[in-house]
Amino acid sequence: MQSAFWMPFTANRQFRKAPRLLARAEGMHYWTAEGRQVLDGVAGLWCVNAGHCRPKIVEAVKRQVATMDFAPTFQMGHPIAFEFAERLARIAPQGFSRVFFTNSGSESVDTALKIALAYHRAKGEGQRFRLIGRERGYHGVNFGGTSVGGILANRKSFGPGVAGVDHIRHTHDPARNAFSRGQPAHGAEFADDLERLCALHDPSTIAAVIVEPVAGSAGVLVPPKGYLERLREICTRHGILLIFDEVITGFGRLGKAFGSQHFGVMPDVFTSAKGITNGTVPMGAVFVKDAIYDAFMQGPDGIELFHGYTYSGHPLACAAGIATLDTYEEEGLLTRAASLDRTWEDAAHALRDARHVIDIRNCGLVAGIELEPRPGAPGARGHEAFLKAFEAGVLIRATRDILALSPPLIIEKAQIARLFGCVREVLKAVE
Ligand code: PXG
Repeated sequence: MQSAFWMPFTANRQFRKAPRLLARAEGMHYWTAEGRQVLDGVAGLWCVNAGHCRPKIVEAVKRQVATMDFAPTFQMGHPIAFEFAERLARIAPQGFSRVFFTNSGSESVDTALKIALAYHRAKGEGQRFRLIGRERGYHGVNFGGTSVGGILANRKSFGPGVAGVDHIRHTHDPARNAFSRGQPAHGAEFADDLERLCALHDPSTIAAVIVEPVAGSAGVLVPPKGYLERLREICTRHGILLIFDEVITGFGRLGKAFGSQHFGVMPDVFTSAKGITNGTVPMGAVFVKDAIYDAFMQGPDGIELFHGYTYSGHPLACAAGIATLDTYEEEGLLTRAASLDRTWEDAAHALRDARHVIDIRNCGLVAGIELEPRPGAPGARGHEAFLKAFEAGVLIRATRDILALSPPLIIEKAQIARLFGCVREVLKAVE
């Protein structure tokens, strides 16, 4: 196999010995290079929420690339970027009518953190420089996101990161919460860990706290009942901005457009990416509360935020995004997860007695199935289950020994049964 491509988050040498190549996709399925059909249990990488190669989106991208391939958005504009931002603001929670475009989740995270810092400075509170993340958080791979992230392997090789970062504890508590359906009952008090950091650093030095409403990459950690509410209350009390990283939870994954709407807890800033264009063209967006945008508009009349990307609001991404929102709206996909919730939850928890399973977690159309690690070889069971499922025609994700499922939101009930049925069979065969 050719070897110039240094693959991301991949065991490159293992992959080359046994490549897994996808060549085509449509709806709920991929086809491998050999022509084998594979059920997509993870929406590509949590992004293809409307399913693959949807004609309306494909056509919109084709039309746009032939009309205007690129146009700058620095001191220039093009109508489709304004139109798409308007459309996004319409599905965002009330009061979030400003949208900053990026090209990925990682860029959205770093943009959100920089907006938080610059906001406080614009308000005369430049001493708020600290950024607080959470253990087991994943916020992409740029320096800001790596610093506030809380996954050891993603951090340990990259030095001290951004200065002034600290972390609150994670919310995982299997002793009390294993096999919870939806939000676990115990652990609202884990939010009080933020008070510990306020006591240590003084709250007047803290700019923002960033968390995923549901932690995805670290293995599907659903917030305990009352946890997000308490985090919100502490942030408000201390003038700290609360940032939700909605890169995974956005665009219908939990049964509403955004996770904040599902949980009924509003952040001050939130990130998005992935489902924003159904994965077709790279894009991300940061949504800010109107008061935050307004604070930037009070300063000297000139460039208000020295930040942006060459491809912020790229015409192809905007065209894909508008067609994606049309598709979501026409097919009711932003709320479809809510109507499938019970079927999904029952199918996931039916694996309770399957081999190796020590916990099952679910929220919206997301499920995490945690396996007992093989003694002396953590992660091996998860990886083998992933390989065997792929052989059996189903694409799942494994983070160490946690299997994650997050299919396109167009999934049918029979396909839900197939997905979990395959996992059960695979676990029988994994040592
Ligand atoms: N924030 C969150 C919450 C994410 O889940 C990012 C930021 C970064 O997005 P970009 O577009 O820069 O990759 C993510 C990405 C997995 C998996 O299997 C999850 C992500 C990416 C790849 C794999 O859990 N999430």
